[in-house]
Amino acid sequence: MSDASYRDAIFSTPLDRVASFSFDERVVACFPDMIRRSVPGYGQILGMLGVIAARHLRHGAHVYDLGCSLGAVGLALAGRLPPDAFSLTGVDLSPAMVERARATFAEESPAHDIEVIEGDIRHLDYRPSGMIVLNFTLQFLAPQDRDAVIEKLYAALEPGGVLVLSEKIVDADEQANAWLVERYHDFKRANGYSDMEISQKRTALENVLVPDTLDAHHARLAQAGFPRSQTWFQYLNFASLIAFKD
Ligand code: GEK
Repeated sequence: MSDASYRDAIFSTPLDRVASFSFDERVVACFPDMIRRSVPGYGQILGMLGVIAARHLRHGAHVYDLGCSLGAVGLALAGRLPPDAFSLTGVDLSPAMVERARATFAEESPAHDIEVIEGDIRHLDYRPSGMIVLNFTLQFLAPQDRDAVIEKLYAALEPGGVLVLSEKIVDADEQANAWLVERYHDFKRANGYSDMEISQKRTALENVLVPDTLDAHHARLAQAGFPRSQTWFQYLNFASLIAFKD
C-alpha cells in the first residue's frame, strides 16, 4: 500500500474506560500494520484469494469485496489477474476506509475496473456475481443479521460462483478454545503487542466482534442454499471457508 501506514499503538496507553472498537480515522491510519500483526494468516489468505479467483472466476465476471477496508482483496486480485478478467465492487461502512481505498486503487491498479462504495452490506442490492469475498467482515455484524446477508449473497451468485468467508472463530470445546485463545495472545505478543494492548483490545471488541463456530458457519451456508462448503484454511482461531453455488 503506497500511503504511509503507521504502527498500531491504539491500546498502548492505559485507558480508564475502553471504548468499543470502531473503524475511525485513527484505525485507518494504522490498519495495514494492525491487521497484519493481529490476524494470523492474513497475508496467506490474501495471496490465495488471487489463486482461487484465477481458478473459479469466469472471464469478465463481477466480484464483490464486502467490508473491503483499504482494498487489500481487490489489490490481491488485481495483482494476479489482468484488467479484463473481472470487475470488482468494494463496499465498506467506514467513510475513512472508503476514501483511502479509492485513492489506493487509483494509484496502484488504475487499469482495473474497481469501484469502492460506502454502504452497509446488509442493505445492498447485489448484482449477479462470480465471486463474493467476506474477509473478516461477517463477524462484525450482529449475529441475528448474519443469516439474511448470506442468503442474499447466495441469491446474487451466478452458477459456478463461489463465496469466500474468512472469520475469527470460536471452538465449541471449552478446553480447545482456551488453548487457541491463549496461543493467539502469544501470537500477538510475538508480534510486539504488550499485555495491556492485548487486554484493552479484547475489551474494546467485546460485543462488537462475536465469533461463530466453524459448524455454525457451515450450517448457515447450507441453510442459505449452498450445497457444498469447506474450510480451506485455519491458523489458530482464524479460518477461511469456501462455499460453492453448485
Ligand atoms: C481486508 N476485508 O483487509 N457494511 C459494510 N462494511 C462493514 C460493515 C457493514 N455492515 N460492518 C463492518 N464493516 C478487509 C478487512 S475489517 C476486519 C476487513 C478487521 C467493515 C468495517 O468498516 C471494516 O472496514 C471491515 O468491515 C472489517 O481484507 O478489522 O478485523
